[in-house]
Amino acid sequence: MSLPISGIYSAYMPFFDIAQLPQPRLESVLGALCFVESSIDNNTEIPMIQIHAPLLDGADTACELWLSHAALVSEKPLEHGSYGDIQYRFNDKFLFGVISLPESVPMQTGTALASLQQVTESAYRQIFALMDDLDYPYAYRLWNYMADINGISHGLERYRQFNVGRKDAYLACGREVGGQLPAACALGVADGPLTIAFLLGRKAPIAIENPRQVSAYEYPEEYGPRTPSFSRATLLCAELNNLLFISGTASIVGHQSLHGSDVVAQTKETLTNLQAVIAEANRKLGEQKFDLQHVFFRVYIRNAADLSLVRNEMQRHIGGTIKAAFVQADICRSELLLEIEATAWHLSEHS
Ligand code: 3EB
Repeated sequence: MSLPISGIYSAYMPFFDIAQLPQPRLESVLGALCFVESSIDNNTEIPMIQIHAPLLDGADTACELWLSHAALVSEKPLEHGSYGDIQYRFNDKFLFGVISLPESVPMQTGTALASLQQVTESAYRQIFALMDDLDYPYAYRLWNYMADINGISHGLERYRQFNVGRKDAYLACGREVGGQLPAACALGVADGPLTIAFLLGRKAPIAIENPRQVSAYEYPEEYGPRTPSFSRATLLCAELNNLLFISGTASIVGHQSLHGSDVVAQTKETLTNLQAVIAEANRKLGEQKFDLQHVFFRVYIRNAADLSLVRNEMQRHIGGTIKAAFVQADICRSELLLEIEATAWHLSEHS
């Protein structure tokens, strides 16, 4: 299954299907996010992150690929490179990059520890320097994964340390922090380095907020000393079609988490939020282009045992055949039991 759009599109498949792709298609893959139980050798040139998170629907692996349509149909191959700790692949319109930074730095005399905050600031400074140097001024989407997201060290929850490092990098690099931010997600996994994948481009996206929620970059201080730097969604308009990158979305209304330990109620609230984001994107476009049916979802569930409750509620609410991957991961507020991120697409009648 794949989502064609002019410029860039995504496809979803098990890890071992990637290397089996026909050569022209393989060579048009900009990058990949792979959910795998344990690390697998990447013997391709595709920049990828491997997230060690259990898949809940019986699959061994689940990968999201981002492909360049131009590289598939034209003569011009993708190029790749590295920049500091970043690996990337690109054409003249899009760049997909990955960076993984462990929270320990090997030194000549042993190993020094860096806080998650420092590591995050370093990763984001590298991403921003790459954006400036290679002239991809816009970030459409970032995916963030870290160990022990709800753990506390240095007197601060680790997700909040991440928010400090991220926003400090934005400020240090002179970037805007109040609106026009990329879509994002931030999830906790059992172990491993801070791992980030990102998609950049040269055409400005439209940042979308959710009218039911306080913008994350305006959350009050009770959620940490620095606000989270992301938009609820980014909308990329191409000539023939549109792509909506929907950030991780949870059972939050205003700025408050709702429905305590009730996973079904949290799922309903999350779906209502997803619908509100989609409606807001349609409102900005002035047309009903996106709906909940033309969406690929990734559903992060804190407690594996909640899978069927969450899936059934999604099925009831959305209907039809739901395109989704279900992954066990920790959510950035300890009371939240699930988070859903999504990519919505719309093809025009002419494409
Ligand atoms: C929320 O709405 C839930 O810190 O990048 C969702 C998406 C969440 C992205 C991030 C956090 C992030 O606040 C958490």
